[in-house]
Amino acid sequence: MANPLVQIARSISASSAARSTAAAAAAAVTVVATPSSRKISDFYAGLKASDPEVYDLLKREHDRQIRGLELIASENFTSRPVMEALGSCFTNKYSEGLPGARYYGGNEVIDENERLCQKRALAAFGLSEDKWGVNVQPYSGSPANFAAYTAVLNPHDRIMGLDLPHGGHLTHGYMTPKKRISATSIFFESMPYQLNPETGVIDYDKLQANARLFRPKLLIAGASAYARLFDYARMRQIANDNDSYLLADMAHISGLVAAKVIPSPFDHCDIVTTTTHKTLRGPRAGLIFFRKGVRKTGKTPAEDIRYDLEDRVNAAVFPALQGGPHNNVIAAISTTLKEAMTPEFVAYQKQVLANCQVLAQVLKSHGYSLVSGGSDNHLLLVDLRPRGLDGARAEALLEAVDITVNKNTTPSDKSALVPGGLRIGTPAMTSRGMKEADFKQVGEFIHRALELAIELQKTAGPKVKDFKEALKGKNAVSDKLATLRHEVDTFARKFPMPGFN
Ligand SMILES: *Cc1c(COP(=O)(O)O)cnc(C)c1O
Ligand SMILES: *[C@@H]1O[C@H](CO)[C@@H](O)[C@H](O)[C@H]1NC(C)=O
Ligand SMILES: CC(=O)N[C@H]1CO[C@H](CO)[C@@H](O)[C@@H]1O
Repeated sequence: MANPLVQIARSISASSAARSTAAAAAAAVTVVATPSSRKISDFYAGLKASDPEVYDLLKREHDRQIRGLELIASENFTSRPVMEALGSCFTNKYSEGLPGARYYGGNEVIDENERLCQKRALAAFGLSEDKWGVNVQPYSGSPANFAAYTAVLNPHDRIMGLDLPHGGHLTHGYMTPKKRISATSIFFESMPYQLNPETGVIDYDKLQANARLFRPKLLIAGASAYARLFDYARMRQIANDNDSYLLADMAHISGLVAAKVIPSPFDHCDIVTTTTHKTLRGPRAGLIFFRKGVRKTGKTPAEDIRYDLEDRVNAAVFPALQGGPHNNVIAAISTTLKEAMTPEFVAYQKQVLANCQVLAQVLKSHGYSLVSGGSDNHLLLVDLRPRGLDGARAEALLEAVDITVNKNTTPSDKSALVPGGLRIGTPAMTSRGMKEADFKQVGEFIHRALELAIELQKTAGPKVKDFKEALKGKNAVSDKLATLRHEVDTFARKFPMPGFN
């Protein structure tokens, strides 16, 4: 996620400006059925009959997802079995507590459901039960992180995470000079680490020097907008300097980790958190993995220091922070994890990486500059300022041609409201079956859209608001915009939508 200020600005402008472009697009584009014999109404006949208003929203959202190029790095399209588990009667059950120790009766099946999920979570990441445990109840990634912090920190203990404007996540302790934004920075003392502005890569030397002074109790390795791999071994070393816990937040990359196409954080970390809906392609939820067994060997086995994370993590999730687990979601996570252990999933993740390389290549060939010069994972950060453009205008114009991305801060950004970067990811469209040649085309579409943004910027007023106004009405590039949007829609619709085949 981008800077919260960007988010706030986005939620205001997105809901007004985007609503009108979306409405215009919906009006202009004839709704074509998914490339399948079944229509959307066949999937939701009951809903359509009983609540046409919600059904109508669902249909419009479905069409938006099908006609557009979804390039938000944190999004994906989940499978029909995952959606079936989500929409199941597991949602009816209360089951506070853990399998075998619940505060409600009637949980014999629910217990098996949760145990299956735990077992698959360990298996999917190649973890042995004597070294790792997992809590599968967190409602999403942010609650998972706060529970993990609550487990190991006292109020005002110190943490270090990647600074949000440098690619970190809000929950890693974001604060501005004026305000503590994330609850993580309200309840704990946060000192961020940053990228080296020259290389666009994490400045581990500076992190180490600062960690020696700040002595954090928890060090976080994880990001939402970082195109490079983490050096977990180095992070471990830095954590060891001061006996800090090392937590990896692999929310964005857990699918790539499960498929073993990028290095795993588990070898070096005490705690690993993740979402399940990004590259992992499951329902919206979170997981917390925690180490078990010996933390530090003593002179004799009796002097070994053992991990005590299991009870602390479990108690932090419930009763400290959450109530009843979402058992339908837990079932859907199980189904996701089963899919994640197939050869097809590995092939998919390899394709995600390959597609990202192609996109990087195409954009570079058109002269765009990438933060850190490229990518090792599923996303790119484009720095638009050398082209005289910013992320806010670029995002708006891309949205008008049905290409969805995030504006994003880059390390050298001064303003978070009008950041200079764009975050572009390949997981979702790869789930729709796109290969290298398709992403070459996607890169060309993006380039054409950005050229139009540069052109429109010349005649629109000085503010982003003016640009968005100009985008809505008749303007210097209207015809080219309409043509491009039509091409994008026609292209995107060719690719089947998971779950609706
Ligand atoms: C997405 C993300 C989260 C938060 O997940 P939500 O499900 O949106 O709460 C946490 N950490 C990182 C690194 C993320 O990218
Ligand atoms: C923390 O690191 C500093 C610098 O390396 C060292 O002097 C200090 O003893 C360390 N403290 C702990 C508790 O490890
Ligand atoms: C090409 C590809 O990877 N297709 C997959 C897309 O995602 C669904 C699940 O969401 C899989 O079932 C497909 O195999």
